[in-house]
Amino acid sequence: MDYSDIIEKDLNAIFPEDSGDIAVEASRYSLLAGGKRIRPKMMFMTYEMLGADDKIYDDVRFYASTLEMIHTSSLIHDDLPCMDNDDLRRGKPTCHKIYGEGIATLAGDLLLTEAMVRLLQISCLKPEYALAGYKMAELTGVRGMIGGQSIDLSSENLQISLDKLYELQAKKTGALIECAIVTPAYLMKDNDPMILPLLQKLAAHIGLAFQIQDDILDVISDAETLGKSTGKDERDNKSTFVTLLGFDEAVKHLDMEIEGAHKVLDELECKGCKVDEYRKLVDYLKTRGA
Ligand code: GRG
Repeated sequence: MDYSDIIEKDLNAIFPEDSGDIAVEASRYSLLAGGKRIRPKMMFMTYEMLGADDKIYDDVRFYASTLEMIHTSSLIHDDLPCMDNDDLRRGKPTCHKIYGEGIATLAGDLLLTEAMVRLLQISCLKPEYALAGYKMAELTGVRGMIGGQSIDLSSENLQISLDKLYELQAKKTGALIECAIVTPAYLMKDNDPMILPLLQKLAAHIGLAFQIQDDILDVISDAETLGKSTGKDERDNKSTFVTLLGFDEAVKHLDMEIEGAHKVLDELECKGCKVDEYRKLVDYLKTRGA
């Protein structure tokens, strides 16, 4: 099933249209600016892969939009002049280009804080979900996305090792992808205990494949196709899979991650998971945006 309409409907309901608060308006602008919604979609895909238990459907929706709030907050901050300094995101002017840097900073803070409020809110109502919320918060912070961004910023203009780049990207991009892929397993009771580590392995391969392709697209694609500026990695002297490995070797590493993901899907299939949609997603990672 395609969950696009449901995702947009849920995101649209998070902040009121006429709040009278400029930080809310700016948060809403960025949240509803489009985007592939790949993280919420992956969350629904795991839900279906694990058997689509009706009892957790509404909660999967809740966590899916919460994760997209966290992701959007990171994009707003990432685009600020003090970070990546970008004018274009999701095919539209970045948040600070419309609202100014101060309000855009607040909008990022607000999206992140509201996401944490939602994680606490649902844990109060359903204490059995505390681990899901804890993991999402942890993977957002220094042991996840923010930790990755911290390595990224402190490596500017330095050539880092390939191992460091793997660590950086596993955190910066991989951590939220892990949230997307594992959260439904935390919400479900009675899973085979081997499922969670397999989902984590799958997430690691998908996160890296996603990022390697992101680095490749920065070289071969254009702003109109991607909805964000390209050619920035070279301009900003960034260490990426392409700048460290060269183009052809980066493509080989992408293929290795895709193959690795398919192997994990074989194992999940042996455990009774329905993996066909995930196989399509993994293959799409190779062709997206090209
Ligand atoms: C305020 C939570 C918070 C964090 C601040 C700025 C920062 C710390 C982290 C940056 C994280 C970041 C921008 C990682 C890049 C991940 C990535 C590949 C983003 C692009 O994701 P897509 O292609 O974008 O899914 P769309 O627009 O389709 O959603």
